[in-house]
Amino acid sequence: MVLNSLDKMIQLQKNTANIRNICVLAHVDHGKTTLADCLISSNGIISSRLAGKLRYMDSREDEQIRGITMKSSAISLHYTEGREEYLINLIDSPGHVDFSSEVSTAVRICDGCIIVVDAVEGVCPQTQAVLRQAWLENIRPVLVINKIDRLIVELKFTPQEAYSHLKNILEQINALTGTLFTSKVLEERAEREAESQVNPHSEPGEQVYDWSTGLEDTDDSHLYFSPDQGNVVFTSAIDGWGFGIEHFANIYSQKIGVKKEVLLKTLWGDYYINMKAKKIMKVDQAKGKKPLFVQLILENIWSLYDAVLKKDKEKIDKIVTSLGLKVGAREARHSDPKVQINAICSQWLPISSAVLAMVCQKLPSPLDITAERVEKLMCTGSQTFDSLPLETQALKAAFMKCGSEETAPVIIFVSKMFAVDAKALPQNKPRPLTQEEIAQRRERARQRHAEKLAAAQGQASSGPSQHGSALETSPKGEEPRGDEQQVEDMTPKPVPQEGDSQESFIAFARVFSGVARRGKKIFVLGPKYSPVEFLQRVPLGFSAPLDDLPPVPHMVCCTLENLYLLMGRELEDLEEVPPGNVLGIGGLQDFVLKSATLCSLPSCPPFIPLNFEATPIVRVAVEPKHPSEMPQLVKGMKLLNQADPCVQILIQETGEHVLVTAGEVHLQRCLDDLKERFAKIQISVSEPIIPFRETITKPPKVDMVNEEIGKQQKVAVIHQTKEDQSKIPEGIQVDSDGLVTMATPNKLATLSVRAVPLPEEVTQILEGNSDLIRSMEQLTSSLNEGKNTQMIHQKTQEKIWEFKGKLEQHLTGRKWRNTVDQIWSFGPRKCGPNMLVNKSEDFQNSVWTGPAGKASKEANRYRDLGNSIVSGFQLATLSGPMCEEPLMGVCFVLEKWDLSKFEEHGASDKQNREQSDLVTEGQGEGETCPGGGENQELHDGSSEPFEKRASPKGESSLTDCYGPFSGQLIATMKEACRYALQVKPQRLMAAMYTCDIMATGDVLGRVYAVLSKREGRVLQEEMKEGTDMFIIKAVLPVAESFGFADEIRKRTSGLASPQLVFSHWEVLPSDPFWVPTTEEEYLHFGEKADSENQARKYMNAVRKRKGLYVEEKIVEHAEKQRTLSKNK
Ligand SMILES: Nc1nc2c(ncn2[C@@H]2O[C@H](COP(=O)(O)OP(=O)(O)OP(=O)(O)O)[C@@H](O)[C@H]2O)c(=O)[nH]1
Ligand SMILES: [Mg+2]
Repeated sequence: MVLNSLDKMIQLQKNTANIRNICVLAHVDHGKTTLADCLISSNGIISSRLAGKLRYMDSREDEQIRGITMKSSAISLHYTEGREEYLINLIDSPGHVDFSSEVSTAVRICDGCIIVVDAVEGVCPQTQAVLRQAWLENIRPVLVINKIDRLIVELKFTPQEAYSHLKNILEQINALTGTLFTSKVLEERAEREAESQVNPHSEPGEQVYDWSTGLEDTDDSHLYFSPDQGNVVFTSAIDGWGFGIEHFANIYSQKIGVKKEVLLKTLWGDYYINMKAKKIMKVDQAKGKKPLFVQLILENIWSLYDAVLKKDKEKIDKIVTSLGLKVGAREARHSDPKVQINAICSQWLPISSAVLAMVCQKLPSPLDITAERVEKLMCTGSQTFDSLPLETQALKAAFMKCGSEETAPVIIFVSKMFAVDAKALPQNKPRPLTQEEIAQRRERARQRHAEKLAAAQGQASSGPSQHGSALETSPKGEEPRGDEQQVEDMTPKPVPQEGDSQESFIAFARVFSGVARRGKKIFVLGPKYSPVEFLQRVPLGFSAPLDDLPPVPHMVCCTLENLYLLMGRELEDLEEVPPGNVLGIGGLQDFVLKSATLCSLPSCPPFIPLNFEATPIVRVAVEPKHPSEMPQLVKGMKLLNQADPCVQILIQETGEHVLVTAGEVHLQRCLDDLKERFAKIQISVSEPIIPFRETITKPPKVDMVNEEIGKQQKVAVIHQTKEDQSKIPEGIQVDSDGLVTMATPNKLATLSVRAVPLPEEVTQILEGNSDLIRSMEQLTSSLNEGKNTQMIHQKTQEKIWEFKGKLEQHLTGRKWRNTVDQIWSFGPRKCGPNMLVNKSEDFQNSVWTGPAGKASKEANRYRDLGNSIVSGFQLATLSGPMCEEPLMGVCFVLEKWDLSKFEEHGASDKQNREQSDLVTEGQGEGETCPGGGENQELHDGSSEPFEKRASPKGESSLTDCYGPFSGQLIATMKEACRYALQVKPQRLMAAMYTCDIMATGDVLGRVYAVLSKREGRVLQEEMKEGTDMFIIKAVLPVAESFGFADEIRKRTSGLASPQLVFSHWEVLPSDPFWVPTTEEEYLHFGEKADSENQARKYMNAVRKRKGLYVEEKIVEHAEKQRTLSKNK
């Protein structure tokens, strides 16, 4: 096929019904890029010989070297079927877990996807993940089972075995779809039920419980993959062939005279054909008969492979002639059988037409976007479609219509920003010259030549005239140049940047409605933009030019500077892009950070944020090799942040610049980019910073040698180790139950705090609902400020009750009675997995009731002071006493809060004002921190016990040397919480990866060895049916994971490669402060107990990194030194 001209593409872009926006999704290495190569070669962009070898979409050097895709990139293809012409915007995505955020950016702007599954490996963890992502985005999938050749060549299956194997894979993937579907139906049913419950108008008689799950009456048959549905294609991308059963149904309906419709239904499945009777029957009616799929399809392919691999020339010729194909002489003579197979099969069963035909028939066009998807895209967070303003709701029609008329609002979604070298932009590239320009240049060259000659002659005769002629030759006063320079001069626009290569950012986007035109003014809506707010601020019918709009938060106006057609490694300039197309937009880098919604109407809501599956977890600190290059590094990091959808860039309070990435491979890519593209300086990178959490547990029942504690009371205690008790300074009371009572330095208030471990389920609930907690917090603070703009919506309210209900369900028993009602705050950052419970009698306030009602003066004062207590709690949970890492799963109970002395003293008004100022400051600090519960070190220098600093006899005045009273409360609360933790058994929590490894039986032992060396724990081991592959599921501490993938690959000679995904936090069982206390323990561990204490090792490593005091014996074997001395 010929290379399509740009004009053709522009014409195709206008026919929305024939556009298909699709992405290729799969587990790593299942052949997405190879498949994309085959499709691209059908358009003549690359040669068919190179298809599968070039991996055209992997344009980065490291992608080629590592052989994995690291970013999603798009290309537009042309496909003709019959009289219809289609435009296919194909997006290749990465399969490696580290880059799963790139998959999210791709699925958002597509309508359908091709799920590729390796015929040998079958359904893998990332297959599940991508299927789920496609499902969540409401895009329709089709299936490609790739690498069928491996079944023939590697596994040496017979056609019958291959058929059963393929059936198995289909079953697996359909089972997955089934689960996704069921959970969705159940969810919808639950929603309906909730709605009918809140509907007050329903009569009592109507409230009969409907026991049906809704599953029975929902048709799901179209969801499943089945070759007879036409949504499955079998391929071998490397050999360039692929087929759907329709292809064979066409052939055989003519050959054997059975109707095509019948064949379509029976070619896949347990049917066989009675050739004589020309009848198709069920297999079980006659034993030993082969299914049609085996007999008519697979056997033919198998025999072709067989002939070529055995180099049976005669047979090959026979097959080739019977198929009516022509094989070039060069291929036919080629010694590599793969080349021959490719030459024959790619003609016989061309993969591109099989796949593209399926895509065009089975996947929806942009016009078919469903109402459900539109509503989902428009409703951020806990909003519902009905709660949006009417103007906004009206936009749904525009989405559905996808119209290109002038009046249609322009809606564009930018799913990521990617960097390209500015030189690669079409406007900076030399374009082919037109005829006139060529003529012009010829003329000039001729002139120059003549002048040169004249000059040479002149030079020969007289020296000074040379100067004059040079001036004449360059009419603009330029120096005369050589030919090459002249060529550069002729290129339309020089590269505008000063550096030799500068990055330019292009938005990866899709037009959902209206026509995007170059030069059009458009609003850029940030994720937090609210159309409601706009409609309130700007009067209806506002008709001034867009630039004169009053400022509205999270919205800016900009111009669409450049529009591009994305062609893999190339970009083509466009003047306009009709709706339903994928495009690149230049000139947005100052307006869009990573993703954004662009719309010509301000009533448009921002699209829901992309849902990222992987959490960034690997963090390193970076610094320039030469300190003077710091500004470049900072600039480079900013660019990197914009260019990558999932990397996080932090500047910690310690001044460190930190990169947080999804995994080791991602980290490496980010560092390479930083060094070579964005900062262009040498950088030093720290060891990975491993995050930990601190928590407390219930006192253990057995000691370290598994003896029940309490039984050995009579045994002599060798170490008297209530050391941590002795750490607590005087003046702080600790009762046997762990209740810490502490007074503020001026002794006017006393706080009693206790720390209690939360049940694991509760911690999980808190973690899972952090978004909801954050919105509760925002609501409360906006109410506090007197704003009543955000009406609490019914749905949100329901979610809050549900969340509360769940907490109540897990916090049962005497100990937790009424606790849920008394929750005062969550922390750190007001949304973390720890809680503050207020059991003091004087003052009642909880997260559920919002701010204390109509405030009397007294309540107001309590509230302000209460805020100090909460701030203290936030600080305490942000960094724990063990190694200043955030806390997790701890409940602080404020048992008593004695302010009687303070009351007696009588607070002056001035003081009050001072306090409230400070409190709001404290609050602000908590809110500005980025969410997500990630730790950020905070050294405020106040971890020194306050008591030490305070001179005990200074009660005279409130404006005393201890500073404002609220500040004292914050510090005292923080210290009290820390001591309350220290009197309980403290534990570290380590971040854990889940890890899926696929390995053959012979290397299994080595995989286990590596896993156990790194403290991994195998959860499951399964054998993949029909193969000698094992699938191992294990968990591994993040702390031990660096170099893990490499080590496994090396030890197994590349046969096994693991995929690591962050899964959860796990409590390390060992006590970092443990020392032997009983005789048994002493016997077992020795006096120093210096055998491995993993928790202590981690704790000390973190403390060292943070520059905290580490309790270490520097002189380990002091005795030896003494024995060496001779003068004893
Ligand atoms: N035997 C065989 N190998 C194939 C086939 N298709 C692809 N491969 C090989 O599988 C490997 C991975 O192919 P890619 O196309 O890079 O896989 P991918 O899915 O793009 O991988 P990521 O982008 O890293 O997720 C390459 O070595 C290909 O040569 C096939 O049909 N048969
Ligand atoms: Mg790839």
